Amino acid sequence: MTSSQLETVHSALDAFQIELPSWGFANTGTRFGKFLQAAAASTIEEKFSDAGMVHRVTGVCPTVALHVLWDLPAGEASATGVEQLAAQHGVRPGSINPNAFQDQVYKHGSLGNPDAAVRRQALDHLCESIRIGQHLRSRDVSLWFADGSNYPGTQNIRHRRRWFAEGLAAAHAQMTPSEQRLLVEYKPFEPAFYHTDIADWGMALELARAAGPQAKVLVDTGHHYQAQNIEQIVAWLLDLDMLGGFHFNDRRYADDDLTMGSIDPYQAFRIFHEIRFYQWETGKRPDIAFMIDQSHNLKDKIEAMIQTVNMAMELYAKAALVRHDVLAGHQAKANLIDAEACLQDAFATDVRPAIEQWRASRGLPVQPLAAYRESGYHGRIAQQRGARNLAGQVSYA
Ligand code: RM4
Ligand code: MN
Ligand code: MN
Repeated sequence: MTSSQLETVHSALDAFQIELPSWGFANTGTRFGKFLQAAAASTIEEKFSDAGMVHRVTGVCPTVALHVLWDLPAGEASATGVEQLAAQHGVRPGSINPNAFQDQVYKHGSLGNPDAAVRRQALDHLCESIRIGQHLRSRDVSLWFADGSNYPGTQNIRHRRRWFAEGLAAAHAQMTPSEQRLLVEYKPFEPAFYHTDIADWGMALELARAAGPQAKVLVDTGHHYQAQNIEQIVAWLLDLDMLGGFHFNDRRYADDDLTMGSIDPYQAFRIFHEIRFYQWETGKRPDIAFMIDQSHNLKDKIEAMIQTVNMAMELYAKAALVRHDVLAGHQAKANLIDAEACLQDAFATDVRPAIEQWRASRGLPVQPLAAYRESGYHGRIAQQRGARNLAGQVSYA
């Protein structure tokens, strides 16, 4: 690697941050069962502690996403004390994730429910989540809805669309102007298996625009059909100034929530490339929240999170190595082989030594996973939490 490539990687990493999901530290599973881990986190204190550990060894994860129902069950009242946890563990509260899918009342949907009282309850919950964000000085409220239906003809799709537009606009009106953001996530199917109210990026875009200027689209990489070109969606949303953030994970089949880059690292590289290319071309730094949305049912949760962060840094560093000026020249002349090689050469570059140097120069452990293993943290928490965890008292996810 040349010294200018090294510099490129280092300055890219200086600006790189990725948010940890609190639910990634909890005992989670598939709908067929959960395999319990002695060291899993159950309380918000434990989740902050685990996230703090990951940030200490990686240096790029200063925030932790919170799920309102799982982490702040008393809503706004639960927010008191979170500031102190943040200070104690060195990670700040990140995006606030309302939960309008788990209560019995949401059986037929939340903002899209045919019952106005249920829509109201969902909206109240969104408004409370916005207030939690204000209280915790956390900017993004990240919305994912399970709304949909399982059988043809059972719901009025047009009415539900309008109720969504109304609900999101009403929530948007509660946000602190030009500070908070509403991120609208989409997902093609599951748990609804016939129609999902916000099924794709076009629907999310339309609803975000209707909601107001502080609403943007959130792209969860697992929420696409296999053949979909995710980086094209990213490029469009960038060009429209509507890309708010990502939930990173990987998948082999559908929304598998597997470790980022474990199945198709070139996919995440291509996404990062579109962002870097946009940045180079426009001179603008898009305001995009990078977040991890993974559930590790079998892997050790903290180790899996460190592995994910390492992978994210590697793929981002590789994308930073694309020679944009050369690429733009080849694109203009339709030099297909040479243009494609710009991406392939960057992707093939081993950036690990450059990342290690970056860590050393920032006073971080050169090998985060080894540092974590040597810290003895796992043994301590497994001992403290084991009896309760293995007795099956687990949090939901
Ligand atoms: C969804 C989606 C959301 C997450 C829920 C639990 O599939 O990815 O972001 O909050 O799962
Ligand atoms: Mn997600
Ligand atoms: Mn998902």
